[in-house]
Amino acid sequence: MRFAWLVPAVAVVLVASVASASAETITVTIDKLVFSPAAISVKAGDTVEWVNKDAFAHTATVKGGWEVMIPPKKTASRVMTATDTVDYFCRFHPNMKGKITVAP
Ligand SMILES: [Cu+2]
Repeated sequence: MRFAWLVPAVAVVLVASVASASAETITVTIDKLVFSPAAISVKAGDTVEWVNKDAFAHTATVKGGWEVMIPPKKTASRVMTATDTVDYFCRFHPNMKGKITVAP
């Protein structure tokens, strides 16, 4: 086969691209009781980092699921898994809502 040499070359490129698609950190800013951006899309293994600019604590709470406490003027984070497509809210301010979509 004339292009048989291409097969290992393509394999190397594929492995390299998977490796370079490494975990990222997606930042959600909390300012004046608003998650911004409210909706984010991540990949499994990515970290979502909440930056709380308010002077009081917030949470990122998933009903029946996990909760991240974000103290005032602090940052908190969570590594997302494949099952983390969720709607979340702040336990202290239920009007604060966010959405995380985990892309395959
Ligand atoms: Cu809050």
